[in-house]
Amino acid sequence: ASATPPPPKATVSQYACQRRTTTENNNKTLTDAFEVLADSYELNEMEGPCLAFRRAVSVLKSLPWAVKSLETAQDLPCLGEHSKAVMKEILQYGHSFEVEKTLSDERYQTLKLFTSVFGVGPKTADKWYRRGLRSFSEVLTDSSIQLNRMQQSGFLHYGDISRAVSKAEARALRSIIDEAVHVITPDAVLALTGGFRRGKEFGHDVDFIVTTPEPGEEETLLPKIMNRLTKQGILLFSDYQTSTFEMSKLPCHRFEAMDHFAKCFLILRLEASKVEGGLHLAEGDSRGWRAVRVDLVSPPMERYAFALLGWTGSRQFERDLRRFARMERRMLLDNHALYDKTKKEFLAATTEKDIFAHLGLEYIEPWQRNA
Ligand code: TTP
Ligand code: MN
Ligand code: MN
Ligand code: MN
Repeated sequence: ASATPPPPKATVSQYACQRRTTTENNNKTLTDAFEVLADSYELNEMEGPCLAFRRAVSVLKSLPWAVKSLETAQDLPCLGEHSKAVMKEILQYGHSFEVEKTLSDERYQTLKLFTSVFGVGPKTADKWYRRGLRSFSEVLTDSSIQLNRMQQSGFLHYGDISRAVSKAEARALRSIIDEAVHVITPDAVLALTGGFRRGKEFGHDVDFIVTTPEPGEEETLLPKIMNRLTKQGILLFSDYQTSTFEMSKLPCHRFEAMDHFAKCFLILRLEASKVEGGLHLAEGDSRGWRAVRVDLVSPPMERYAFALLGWTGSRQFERDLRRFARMERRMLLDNHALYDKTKKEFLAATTEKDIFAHLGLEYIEPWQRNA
């Protein structure tokens, strides 16, 4: 009699959209180390190596087990020579010399510090660095530097907005936005998206999608919400971008990090009294409020599923959804639409499940998208 064959070795897909990744990370030491190198490459505008390390991080995050030896990692996708060398060092000595060197590098430290300010990107950080600036106080006292409005607010609220937002705070903000949109339009739709929709306990901001079934009405929704928040005295900062979305301009062939929907990047004042269990503040901080970053995006209702999928993230999950669509299905996916290049037509969707089905992918729940 023939023996039962061994169960096939579960193969891990190279695409994050074919893996289920919860917030539980069994390889944090390795992923923290790889993230330092990815960040460093990103700050030096070396996209290739940066992406390679981000993909390696994402594969490791998806594993239900901890990598303890190079051999067990042999069959994993997206691990190149470089990441394997770093992995070997960490498994052998507990740390990587290259990562340690990067962490103690003055340029890396300064660019990380500067880009941690709301409104400061890698370009600005690099400009300040090349001017010889190394600290916030040097930036703030340099008379040749003109901070824009966003950066001014970034510095003003630095302590609060660099502090994680808790789930309870996200819930309180949801009530505030929910009340505002329903006063404006009773049939409005509000959805929590971003990291909190993926089940994260903490976030750097809170992301929402707001829309209404009335076509065109979504275009005026955000200014009306902002108006109301201003009257309530809780709008500390807003950067509003009007919609530049036009169905006739689709599909976009190049990758776009940003979509064309109306959106706003806000800083809100959140009162302790609104948060169950109180604010998430530093030990000894007894203020009755804190500043929190909130993002609102307002797509037309018929684009809702695409916007929801795009804004739920994670960034790596989104990148791989698009890469999978392009490479494996000859389709173009973005926050607005899904286009089939073979059939030369747009594929309609009213739910995220419709989009996964069009792509021939098993549905992945939001809490399994922490790639
Ligand atoms: P973020 O809020 O930056 O990230 P996050 O919610 O996953 O994590 P964190 O807890 O740190 O806030 O972005 C959420 C998603 O929104 C992300 O997948 C990228 C997407 N996004 C767009 O698609 N277009 C945009 O213009 C912006 C700003 C974000
Ligand atoms: Mn977010
Ligand atoms: Mn956001
Ligand atoms: Mn475009």
